[in-house]
Amino acid sequence: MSTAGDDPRLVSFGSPAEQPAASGASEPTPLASTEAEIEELEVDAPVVAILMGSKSDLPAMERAETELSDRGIRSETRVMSAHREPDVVADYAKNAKLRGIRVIIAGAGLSAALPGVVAAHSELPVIGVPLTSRTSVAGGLDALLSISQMPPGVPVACVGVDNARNAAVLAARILDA
Ligand code: AIR
Repeated sequence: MSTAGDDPRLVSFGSPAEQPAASGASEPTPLASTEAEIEELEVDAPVVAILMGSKSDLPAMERAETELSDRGIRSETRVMSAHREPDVVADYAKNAKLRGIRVIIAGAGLSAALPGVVAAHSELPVIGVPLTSRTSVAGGLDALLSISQMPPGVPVACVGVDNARNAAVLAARILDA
């Protein structure tokens, strides 16, 4: 996927920058180097994922990023559309828990399937952010209903329209951070 654009925060999922460095012949013993890698992961790994359906959602969603960063909670931000890139979303959601993510915030506008699709593929808590966008109807009611009206057994928490900051506050409470 190539959604990173000019924004350095929007590194594509699984990009080479995220892969651990290969160890060379002059590196420490495999065990020591593995331990160092695990230690590094524990220190730097994001615990909250901030997902959004389009780059056009970034101005609203970066408020979640700011709130988490102000609280010292590590996050990663990704653009992926449940409708335009369904396989990318499924892969990301299926791997998130293994990668150390503990809460997923997902924002989208219009027919906002992203939070629900993520919740269908992951047992992590998912907080949906209904967003207004250029062609929203009823001030974002379309996205609000798409996110909140999940079928029984597949929960998505839903904050107010365009209220990404509250999603971050709720994530902090879930993490007790
Ligand atoms: N969207 C993207 N894929 C599925 C959905 N529902 C949403 C985005 C954005 C809106 O469609 O989350 O809020 C418009 O996207 P764009 O890319 O046309 O600006």
